[in-house]
Amino acid sequence: MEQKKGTYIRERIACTALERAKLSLMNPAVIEAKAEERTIDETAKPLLKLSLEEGIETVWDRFEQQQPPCRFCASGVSCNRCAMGPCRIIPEHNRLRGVCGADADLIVARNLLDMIATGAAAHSDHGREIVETLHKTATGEAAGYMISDPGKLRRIAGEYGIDGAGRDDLSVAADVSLAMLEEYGTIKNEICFTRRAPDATRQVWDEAGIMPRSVDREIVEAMHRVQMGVGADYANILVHGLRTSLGDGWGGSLMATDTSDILFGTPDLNTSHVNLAVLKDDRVNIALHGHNPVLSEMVVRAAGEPEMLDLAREAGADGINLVGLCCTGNELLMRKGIPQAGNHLNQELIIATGALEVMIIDYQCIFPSLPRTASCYHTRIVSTSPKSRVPGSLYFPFYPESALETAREIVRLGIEAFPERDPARVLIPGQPVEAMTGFSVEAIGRHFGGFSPLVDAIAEGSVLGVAGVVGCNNPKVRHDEGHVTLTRELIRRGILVAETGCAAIAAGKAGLLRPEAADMAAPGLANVCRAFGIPPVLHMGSCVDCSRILVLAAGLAREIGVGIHRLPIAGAAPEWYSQKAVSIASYFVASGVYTVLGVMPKITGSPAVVDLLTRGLDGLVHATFAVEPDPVRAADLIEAHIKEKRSGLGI
Ligand code: XCC
Ligand code: SF4
Repeated sequence: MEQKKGTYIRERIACTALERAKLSLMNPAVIEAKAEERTIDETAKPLLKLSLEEGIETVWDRFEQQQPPCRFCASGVSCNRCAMGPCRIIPEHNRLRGVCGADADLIVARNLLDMIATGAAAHSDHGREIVETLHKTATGEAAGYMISDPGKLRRIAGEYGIDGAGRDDLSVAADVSLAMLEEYGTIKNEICFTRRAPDATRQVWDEAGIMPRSVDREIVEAMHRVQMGVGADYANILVHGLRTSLGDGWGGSLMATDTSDILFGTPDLNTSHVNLAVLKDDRVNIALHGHNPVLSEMVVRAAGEPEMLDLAREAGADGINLVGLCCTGNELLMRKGIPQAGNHLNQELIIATGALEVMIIDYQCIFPSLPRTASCYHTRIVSTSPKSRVPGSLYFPFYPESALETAREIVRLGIEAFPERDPARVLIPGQPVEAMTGFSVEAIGRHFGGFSPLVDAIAEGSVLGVAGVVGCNNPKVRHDEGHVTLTRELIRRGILVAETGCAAIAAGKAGLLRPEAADMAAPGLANVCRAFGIPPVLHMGSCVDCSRILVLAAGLAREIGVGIHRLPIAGAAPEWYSQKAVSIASYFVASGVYTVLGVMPKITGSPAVVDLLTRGLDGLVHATFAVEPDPVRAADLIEAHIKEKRSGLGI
């Protein structure tokens, strides 16, 4: 169906908040208590109270409405895959198999493989769009984009065996982008970037039969295996999940990261600000939400143009203030120092500030209900991806060929909305917190002078080990508390923390991305941080940039001369919700990194699956999952694991 540019998808939504407020009429003490129990983000609390008072529905309200959850779904033993079902396993009633004969183990494993494949597909499809943009840039179809990191382009050309000597950047980029696009369906039976992993790790994959053959192939095969009547052995299904996830981590996500670096610049250390207070009451505020930097980079350019600033002044504003949300925000924060307004559970509250003119969304992690929230304010929600049209939003389809032009139109929309802002309803609570970001692997290498100083610090024990704390927010966990408590505990124990995604944003809001946060770290780690002028928590980027953590691990492993599984490192996702996070956790484990989840996956209906994931995988990939909702106990697990790995290395 053709959707005209600049028009509403379906129709504009009417605000129903007041009716809801009348329905609820909550007493102030209850509102106060709810805000406290829902978040530890001090800038979020006043807005949460406001939304409760005014009946502006949020994710927490919907979460409450959904309680209690179906216990079959929650434990993974419901199946809705085919038309003979739906089926549930209810041992008490002697219902031990679905109509087709699938038992609890199979149903749980199939559901989990489905999640992994979905997450891997999301990351990889995002990656493909960026690689396509690189190709269009190379062939001159995407005016406005350019090669920002030619050095990285040529290093990657080298990995593909592309001879760049005597050729200009664009012609090399044409070959590199085609080689990357080919990875999605390659018949070479191996993804090129898996060669970045140390030999010992690649050997583990070969022996386990999980070397990813191409990005798409593993995802398609996963979908094939969950079709009724294909995969019937839960273990065989889960092992394919590992293979699928490796195609994400070392394939689709890594290509997303590296191609974004080539196009927009490899992040380097910079300082910016984080939390909802980065909105400015005298500016046109535009938030960029989602995951793909291809559009947002152009919005940054458009918003800086003198004509736009003139227009903003004519509309009575002092300028244009761009802020980020979630991972599009992380991409901009890492590369451009654009302030980061918040993470997943902040996305509705930023609208409740009453000071947001436009929220531009691309895709992933965007609540479909955002236009309902915006309907009670002057805020425009702008959908930009043909694959993520959100009813009630304005549609400005975005294509690399006409990127800058579209970006300008959206910025103008924000300027036009500014006079409609109601100053009486503006609430921008608190002050922004400073945050140092930009820790790409390249920047870390440059800043430390190679990997050896970090390896030395680990060897002599001033740094006990490294933990990757990543992933989302989830209303099942008090907003940010899982991330912040775990991160504080880890640095207190001398463990250097690398973060991405919403975890990194939580750390930023809590002040853990400031060099002064070294004061909260164990003395040895604190000294290393002070010597290098860095915080004990390194912001390494967006969700797809979890691939940077893999590359960092590979670099440390090569430096020591071991497989990744022998390093004193661990992963954690304290507040995960997304299928993408399941794929990330799976490729961490498949790469040899012990990973602790703070939210229980839907697997408890199969003790066999639980046992395989938390113990059995050790025999296959030398790493396992653990689940520990208490962040202090999660830190205990990680510390014990790191110490064990240290003694394995004799340090
Ligand atoms: Fe989404 Fe990437 Fe999760 Fe945050 S962390 S809720 S996936 S924005 Ni990746
Ligand atoms: Fe039921 Fe089997 Fe169909 Fe699932 S695949 S819905 S368990 S019959």
